[in-house]
Order: sequence, then C-alpha cells, then structure tokens
Amino acid sequence: MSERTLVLIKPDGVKRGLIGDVIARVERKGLKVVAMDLRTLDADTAKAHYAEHSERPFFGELVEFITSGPLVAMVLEGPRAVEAFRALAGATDPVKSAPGTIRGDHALEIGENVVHGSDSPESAAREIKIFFPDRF
Ligand code: DAT
Ligand code: MG
Repeated sequence: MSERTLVLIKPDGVKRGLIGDVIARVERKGLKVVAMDLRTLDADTAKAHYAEHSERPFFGELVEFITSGPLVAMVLEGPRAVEAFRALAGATDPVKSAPGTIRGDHALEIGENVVHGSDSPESAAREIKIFFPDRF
C-alpha cells in the first residue's frame, strides 16, 4: 500500500545548497516525488504547519526560521513513505542523528536541521492540505 508524506527542505538546507543531496537520497531510496515547489512561507502558513508546537518556548524562533528564506516543499509517495523518510532524515537533534542520515551528515543545531518530514499518515494528510491544497 502506497502512502504520502510532506517533506520540507528548510531554508538552511536551501541556503547551503543541499536541495540536490536531499532529492538524491529520496530517489535512491525509491520514494517518488509527486509534487514539488520552491516558496517562502508567510507567518500564518508557518504557524498552521507547526500548530502542534504553538505552546512550546521555541515556537517564535521556529516560525521566524522557517519563514527566513525559500524552502522546498515536496510530497513523496511510496510504501510506508512517512516512516521511510523519517529514517532518511534522522533524529530531530542532529547531534543524536546517526551519520548517514540527512541530519546526521549535515547538521549540528536542533533549530536548523535541514529537513521536515511528517510524523504520521494523519499529519501528512493535514500538512499536504496546507502546502498543496488543490493537488491531491
Ligand atoms: P521533527 O522535525 O523531527 O518532527 P519536532 O516536530 O519535535 O521534530 O519539532 C519540529 C521542529 O522544531 C524541529 O525540527 C526543530 C524544532 N525544535 C524541536 N525541538 C526544539 C528545541 N528543544 N529547541 C529548539 N528547536 C526545536
Ligand atoms: Mg515534527
């Protein structure tokens, strides 16, 4: 059974020239890119995307960071795509994410960890609707 997930290459990843690296890993794994767009988020869209974190002390920083420059939004499709991409991304804290993962290879700070991937099929459906409202 195929599944979809919403992936972001965050502004730090775009600034550092990691778009190609992330997409290469996704394609090498066998996940299919079924939608893709480069855009800069406004604050309202960022707050909607990260709504689950609205009470956390880092929420302001998170919204500021994710709106700080262009990001790449993608929808990936494949068997257990949510879990498959989270495995490619590595743990949230880049110091703890394994070498060989996107975050483990490219990041050091939790606030700037290169990529986002939905954490469940339900989150994926919600997030895909925010980024690609008319596509699926
Ligand atoms: P993930 O992106 O692995 O799903 P999350 O949903 O818990 O992680 O958090 C969303 C983002 O918020 C995360 O990628 C980076 C930031 N973040 C999480 N915990 C943080 C913290 N303790 N301090 C600063 N930023 C944090
Ligand atoms: Mg998350």
